[in-house]
Amino acid sequence: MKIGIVCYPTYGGSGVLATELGLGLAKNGHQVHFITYRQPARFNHFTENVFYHEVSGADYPLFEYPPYDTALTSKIVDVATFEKLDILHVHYAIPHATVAYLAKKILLTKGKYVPTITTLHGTDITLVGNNQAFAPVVEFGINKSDGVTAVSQSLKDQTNEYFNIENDIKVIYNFVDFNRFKKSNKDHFKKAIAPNGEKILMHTSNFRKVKRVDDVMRVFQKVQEKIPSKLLLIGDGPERQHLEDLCRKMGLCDDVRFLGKQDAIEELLAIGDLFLMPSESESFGLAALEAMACEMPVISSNAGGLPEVNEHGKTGFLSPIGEVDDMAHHAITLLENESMLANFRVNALNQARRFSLENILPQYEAYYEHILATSVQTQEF
Ligand code: GMT
Repeated sequence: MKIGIVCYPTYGGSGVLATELGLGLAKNGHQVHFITYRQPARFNHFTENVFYHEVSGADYPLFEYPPYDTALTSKIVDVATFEKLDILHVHYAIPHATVAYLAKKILLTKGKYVPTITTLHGTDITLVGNNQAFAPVVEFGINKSDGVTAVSQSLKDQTNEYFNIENDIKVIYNFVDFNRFKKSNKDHFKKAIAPNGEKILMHTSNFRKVKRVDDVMRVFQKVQEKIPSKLLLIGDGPERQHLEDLCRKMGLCDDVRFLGKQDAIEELLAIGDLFLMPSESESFGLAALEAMACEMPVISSNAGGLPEVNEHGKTGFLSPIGEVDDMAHHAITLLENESMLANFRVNALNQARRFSLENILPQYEAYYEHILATSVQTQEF
């Protein structure tokens, strides 16, 4: 198949997933065309069957708000026509679902039919999508997609709750590539971070308010009062400065390292003992899954789709959002008990295997086939 993929090319979960999906599809023999405003973060090496088309030219002095949607639509039309795409798969509904619809309509005027699939990732429905500023357009875009997938049952339910959705949403869970995310021996690195055998707690995110990284810091403070430990914070975003200030105020800076954005994130995950994800809202929690693949149990909130990934009392623990004491209690319980920690590590790995690339990728391929076979009949030409 010739597949066009539209996504945000950043370190965010939706862009990561879309890129890994494209690379996986290419490995399976499909031809993949990424259409984005920058080269996707995880597409950083030459790969046969994968092509990158940059969206540009949306700027002009008249535009206070450059019309990215228009430039993206034009690029999709161009790529779909020239490369003869069979299907277009867009990740994150805003603005991609409506852009895909417009591109589809333009292509129809040229006698070409390209079905579109929208994958809902989270905030395109929850924090942002259901805001009145976007909601009518999000709903329209979803309803006009030939196929719609959501990355968890929770996200599907929320979408149906917030919007009047006419088509059936298929749940296809996020996945992790075990060729890359697996526990490996990085003892030298571990020694550099925790020279006296301290436990290593980790958090990776885009440091936005929704991730509640303050809670990470507070949980860590409580853990550290009982157990010698270090905290690694990976990623970057709007809350970073505030967190550095908080770290100083709490007197934790000797034991907290801000590592910024990292490409080889799996090498860091390989040395962790516990992963923290206290998010306010989380449709799935891809970062937690990647940690679990590296045999790290997860202390998380019970927001959104997290209970579908992190099994309470087995792969980690779930607490109500903002319950820092409860999270710290769970973290200490695990870190104090080596055999329990070892069990949870195995459970986390086994749970992550359910979400392996090998299990999930065929579900996308089958869905593409299904949409290709059925959408022509429902299309209004
Ligand atoms: O966090 C966002 O605002 C959007 C998105 C992203 O691009 O990072 O994250 C969402 O998509 C991920 C991949 O499907 C999910 O693992 C995250 O749980 C989800 N984030 C939220 O729901 C807050």
